[in-house]
Amino acid sequence: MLRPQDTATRDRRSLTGLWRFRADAEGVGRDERWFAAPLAGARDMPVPASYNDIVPGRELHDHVGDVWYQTDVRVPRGWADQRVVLRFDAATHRATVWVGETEVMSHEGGYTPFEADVTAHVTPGETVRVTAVVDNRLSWESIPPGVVVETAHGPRQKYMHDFFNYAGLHRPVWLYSTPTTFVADVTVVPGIEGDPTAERPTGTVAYDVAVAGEGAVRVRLLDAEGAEVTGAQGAAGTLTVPDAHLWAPGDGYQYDLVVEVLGADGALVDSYTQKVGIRTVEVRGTDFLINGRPFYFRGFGMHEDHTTRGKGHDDAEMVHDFELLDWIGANSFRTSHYPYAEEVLDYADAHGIVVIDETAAVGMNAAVGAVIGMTVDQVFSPDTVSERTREVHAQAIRELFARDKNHPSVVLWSISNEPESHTPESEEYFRPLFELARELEQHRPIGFVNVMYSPADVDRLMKYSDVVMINRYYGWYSDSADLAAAEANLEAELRQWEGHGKPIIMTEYGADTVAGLHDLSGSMWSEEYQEELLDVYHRVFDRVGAMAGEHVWNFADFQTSRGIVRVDGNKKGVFTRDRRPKAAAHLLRRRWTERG
Ligand code: GCB
Repeated sequence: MLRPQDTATRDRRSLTGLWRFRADAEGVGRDERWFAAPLAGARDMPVPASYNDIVPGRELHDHVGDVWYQTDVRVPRGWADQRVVLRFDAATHRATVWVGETEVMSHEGGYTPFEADVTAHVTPGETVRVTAVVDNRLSWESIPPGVVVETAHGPRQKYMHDFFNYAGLHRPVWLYSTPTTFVADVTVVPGIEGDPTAERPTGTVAYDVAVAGEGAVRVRLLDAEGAEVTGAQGAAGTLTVPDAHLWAPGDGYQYDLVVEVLGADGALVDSYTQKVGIRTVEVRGTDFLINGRPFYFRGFGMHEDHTTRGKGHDDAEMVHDFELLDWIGANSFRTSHYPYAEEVLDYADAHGIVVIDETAAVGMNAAVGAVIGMTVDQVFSPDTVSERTREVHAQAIRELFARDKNHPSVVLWSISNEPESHTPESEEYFRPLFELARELEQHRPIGFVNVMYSPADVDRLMKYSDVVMINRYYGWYSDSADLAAAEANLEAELRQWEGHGKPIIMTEYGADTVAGLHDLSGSMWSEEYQEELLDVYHRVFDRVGAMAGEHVWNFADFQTSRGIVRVDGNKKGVFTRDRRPKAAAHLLRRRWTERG
């Protein structure tokens, strides 16, 4: 799905700001048609933001069920004869939207965009009411899964993943115009002819444009200075780019593919600009190659998580986080554990940061659930994570790939984090999803992230994966406080995974660390222990030839559900939640900036 854009033929109106908001604890708003009038008893709520931490008290923080958002927007006068589209960049976890009293769309899944053509329901120059009901409930048929337990004291949301179930309108909302004949989709697949390690090789850009309506397609490829490099007629083809300036880690060079639809008279009907980074990605043996060169991932699993706004996107926080990644010498991160805002991927593209892009399929694991605070006998069964869940998961994969397919920063997909992967049921569940991912993706590797409970001798899913991605907590959840044992066991396990003959990326390793807690005997939770533990892992990584990357868990401390294993959230951050460095930040900076 194309991102809204201002071009010669398109305009956007942002609906960010304060919306009217009301929690619907009784779940009566749909029957009472709250969309049909200005929301009674509403309070102000910022969009984008999670609603949970905006208001003091438990009521909104722990709300389970529907909340209502409403705003009024004046449709620009100049949009007469245009197609008008209403788009939500995300609504967590599902939403139904009305324009005036007309229901225009519903969407399942909290981290991908959805939109509707609302031309028939608006009048340019006039104001229209937009209402969205957003439901935060997780069930056996949502991604991620969860269970709402009805208690004498109200509903309680349980889940098996380790981050707080922030909800609401987390990303911008747009009203935008396009001509009635318009560019509906653009797909670009970059390539390199000959030796990809050459200084300025010949690049290729295979493109495919979907047009709604009748019109001829013309494409022009411009370099970063705006000079035309090449072009072509026709909705699909391959452009050749002599002396290409490649997109590469640390060099976010991009071309602009200007896509134009022309009328019978040759006049411009629609125009859309797609950024293109020319680079190749390949797994060869135990190497992960970008542009033919081995790439070693240095960085973090992250979270979209900040005080007050929760998972709400914010440009200041985003740029600051990227500046910290740069300061520490990280070259990559994983969008653990859900698709991040598109602004984040655009930024990564533009700055040459490499991304492992993950779906929201996290917490499909009873053993992990037991630690977090939800018990279930069997995760994969007809009554729990089932074929119906798989349909939702498949749709999440389709939507993620469709949204992010053109980002050069995305070099590897993760279709799930730490699912149970040692049982026949889990294999049966996942095999079709790997098949689907391969059908949808032609040029990037695909994988999933393996959990400590499924080592190489029992895991049944890694054979479907191009890269071995594993999260390990030797020295924390196992071999607690015993770093000598941790070192030996970690190395022994990595040697087993080496047997797969694939690149190994340690996608999580780390220790909960209370900022400011120091201890010269290196007790757990101290800054010293976090440093020592990271050193142990790094020594081992440097001995294992198949290692292709190290992502520390986590970039920053983050909020989780409440329980006996977390004190105000997960403290494995290398930065605190307000982004102050722990001692480990300096250790990583030394390692990652010297390694170059
Ligand atoms: C994991 C999970 C991550 C948790 C982390 C932890 O394996 O993938 O979501 O937050 O461990 O700190 O326990």
